[in-house]
Amino acid sequence: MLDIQKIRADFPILSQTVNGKPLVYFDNGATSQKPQVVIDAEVKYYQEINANIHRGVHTLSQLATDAYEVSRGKVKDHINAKFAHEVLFTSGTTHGINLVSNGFASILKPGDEVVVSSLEHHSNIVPWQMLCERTGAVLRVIPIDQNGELILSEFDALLSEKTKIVTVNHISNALGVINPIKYIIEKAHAVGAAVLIDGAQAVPHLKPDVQDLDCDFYAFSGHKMCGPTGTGILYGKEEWLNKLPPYQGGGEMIKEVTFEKTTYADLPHKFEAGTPNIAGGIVLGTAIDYLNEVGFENIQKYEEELLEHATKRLSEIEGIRIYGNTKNKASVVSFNIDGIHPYDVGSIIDKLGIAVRTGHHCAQPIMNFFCIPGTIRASFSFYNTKQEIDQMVDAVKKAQTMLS
Ligand code: 7TS
Repeated sequence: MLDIQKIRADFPILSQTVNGKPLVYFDNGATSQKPQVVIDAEVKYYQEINANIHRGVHTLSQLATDAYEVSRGKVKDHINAKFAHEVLFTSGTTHGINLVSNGFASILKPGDEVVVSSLEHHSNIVPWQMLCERTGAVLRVIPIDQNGELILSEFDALLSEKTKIVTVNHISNALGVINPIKYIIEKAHAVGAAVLIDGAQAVPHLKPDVQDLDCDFYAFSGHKMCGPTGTGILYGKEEWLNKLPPYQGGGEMIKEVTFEKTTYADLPHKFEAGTPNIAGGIVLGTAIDYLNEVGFENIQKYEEELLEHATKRLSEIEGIRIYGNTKNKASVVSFNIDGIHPYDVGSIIDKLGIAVRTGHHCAQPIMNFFCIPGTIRASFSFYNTKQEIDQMVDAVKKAQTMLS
């Protein structure tokens, strides 16, 4: 059992008032809040060990390098990667996906196929469209049904020896639907395709096991899992990372440079050109430690309760429609109220201190599928409470009365 009040005390921002009301923060899908240990670790880095890494013999540089590599090791253990060099630091999910899609430009031929799903965030659509334009490959899309679930028979039918990579999210940020990625990975591998999993919305809710999943790539952001913005991880299987060309050229990613020829450094440095977000990378490790202390089993159990409570309470509202009605769902509720624009509801409840996201959530194809401009999205974290959900439901009812 989680002691929610104790957990809430770890997050200084949660005790703020917004528009004169206590903050109810339900925009965790956009970014999570940060516990004091994470904030302290960022300050401590700059106060005590700030130096550039992987260069220089001096003590601070060594301390910073060690802390950065310790953090890489924490991530490796957290996601159960086989080797630490399969864990690349990135600036976020978007960076990780672009690193892979750019690498595939040297692999794809005209007529090859890339499979994405209808549930993707734009950052897992646009890079693949750009890749297809560059290479003459064809983008194929797994459709969804009215519940927001991928239609797996259609996915099966899309696969062929032309499929070179399949890329889907683990959990949809817009609807909260958890995708059957193990099935997808197995089927894609059966036709020889690689698989990238966009784990951005999954990592705040669960602990992925990349070896058990057997995915080829797994990308995520630090800022959605209590870590700093501008941090992220791309996991790639060693054989794939060796096969892909570097994404960026520059310092730290080379073995030897002459004007005739440059040779590249070994993994992971081949993909880590330039001075990275050193503090961020180190503090991401602190965030992961914090989450593991809370415990993902506890988080999942509690967030399930929050989801159930929110779904039940919101369903009391007349004219409400919830999108994404599946058994396997994370604590994200996307909804609309008949005849009312989501933005209007979001603006009114903001005045009551409640932060939700409204709009297309960077997933326009989902909104097009449901023929709506967007939704109101309440995305819950383990530091939220049922009482806050009740406050939101009251606020939404108030907005409905005002806008009808
Ligand atoms: N993929 C998914 C599933 C996401 O949820 C996000 C961010 C991204 C990719 C991109 O991550 P970034 O850190 O590189 O920007 N999702 C959201 C959201 O739902 N609201 O704001 C950001």
